Amino acid sequence: MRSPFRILAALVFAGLVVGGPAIAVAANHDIIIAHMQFGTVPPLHVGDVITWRNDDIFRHSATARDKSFDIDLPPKSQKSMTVKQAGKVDFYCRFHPMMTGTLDVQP
Ligand SMILES: [Cu+2]
Repeated sequence: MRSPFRILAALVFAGLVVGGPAIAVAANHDIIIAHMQFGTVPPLHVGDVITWRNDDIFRHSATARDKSFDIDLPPKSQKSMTVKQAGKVDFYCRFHPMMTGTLDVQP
């Protein structure tokens, strides 16, 4: 039976769900390599997915100094990885060591 009260209750409930506290959801981020540089590193949380995208015509890598990841990136390719640990990780390109960056991962 659809009483006006039930419909009102459903609308209030829907409002609470939509306006409720933000729930952390894993996000997807692109880090774009172009012109021999790593692009902007976004704010990161554990569980997020990073897609490293190499727009250059040169082979690059995204290699962690602590060896926690080592992504090989042929020209015009992309690869994704899930961020597993909180903390700061410096990374560089094995082929062009002057290319560097830092992931800053929140829990
Ligand atoms: Cu490189």
